[in-house]
Amino acid sequence: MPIARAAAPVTLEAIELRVLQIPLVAPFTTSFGTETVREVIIVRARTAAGDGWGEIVTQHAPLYSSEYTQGAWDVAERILAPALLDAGSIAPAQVAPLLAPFVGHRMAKAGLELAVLDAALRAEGRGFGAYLGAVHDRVPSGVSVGIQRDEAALVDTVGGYLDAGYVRIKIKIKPGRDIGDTAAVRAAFGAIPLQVDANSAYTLADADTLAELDRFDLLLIEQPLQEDDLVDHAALARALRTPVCLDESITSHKAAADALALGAASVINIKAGRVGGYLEAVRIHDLCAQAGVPVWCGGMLETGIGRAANAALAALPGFTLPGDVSASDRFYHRDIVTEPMVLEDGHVRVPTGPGLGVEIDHDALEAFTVARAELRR
Ligand code: OSB
Ligand code: MG
Repeated sequence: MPIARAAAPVTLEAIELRVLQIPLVAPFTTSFGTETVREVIIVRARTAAGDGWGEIVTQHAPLYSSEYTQGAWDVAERILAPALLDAGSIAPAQVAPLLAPFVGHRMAKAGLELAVLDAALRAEGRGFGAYLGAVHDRVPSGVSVGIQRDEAALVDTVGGYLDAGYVRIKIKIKPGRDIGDTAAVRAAFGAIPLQVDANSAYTLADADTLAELDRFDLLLIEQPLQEDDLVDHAALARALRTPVCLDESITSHKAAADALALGAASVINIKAGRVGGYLEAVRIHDLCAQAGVPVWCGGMLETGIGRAANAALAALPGFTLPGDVSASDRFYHRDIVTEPMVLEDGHVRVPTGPGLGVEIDHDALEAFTVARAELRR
């Protein structure tokens, strides 16, 4: 049955942007750096029919991608939000085409589109999951584990997540913290569903080291090489038995099609922010489903807003691998929604209420806000 992903236009009256700084429960270390506070932009679309909420998932510095919070703030405030407000009445599916002339800035575009989607669906009393074509009411929950002080600390941390019920472990790796870390987790926990994420820390010259990971029967290795290294990823994929999954490289439906055509990936991590929005994410899902390529839902340490949206996306039929859709308390003591996502039997529930199906905790939102702007029509 084809999904009619259409929603009626909303009339935008104002767009509110906020920078939030939310403390993390523990530092999160990847090959590109350590975060202790999540700096993120929250978008509120004010419409004649009520508010909608979105999240711009940039980080403080351009380390994961070229986007970063102050840059996203600038382009959202001066260029993108004014373009949306000028449009007046706009349907969710018109947001991306309207913003397409502005090159790049996909996370900023995605956050604005999500706020419009939420407002439009709330106005119609429809849930985001039903709108996207979700086929599950809950999704299996994987967890992304940062690089720890040493192998013993890693085993300790992973053990805690397994005890909590997470059904798949992903560990971050970098040169010098790859084979040993992976071996330690395998030795401690046996044949658990395990994958690794390099966040672009290697080059093709490291192929022999990466091939040593083959003996651990990993689900996949995520983004070993640079964002624009599609040809090198294809060469690496031929040299490894471990499936290569792309994250950073997949910036659009076109990039996904190119990666598949080149043999640069046999699995794709779909993140709505990275590709410019949830509607583009669904197009990539559809492409991969047609091609028989498994996909899973990545994460960007989302607040309860983006986390609700990710759970809905991950409930589409082609998401056949557990995603980085963990419970709110994996990252936060306090979230900005009234009912933060929880882990139940290794799964998280897809919200079913109107729009994203979550309500904002306005006290928490205020408490974490460090900058605010309101743009009016
Ligand atoms: O590479 O998947 C990544 C977080 C920030 C930036 C990039 C990545 C990540 C994660 C965390 O791995 C995923 C999550 O939100 O749980
Ligand atoms: Mg990744």
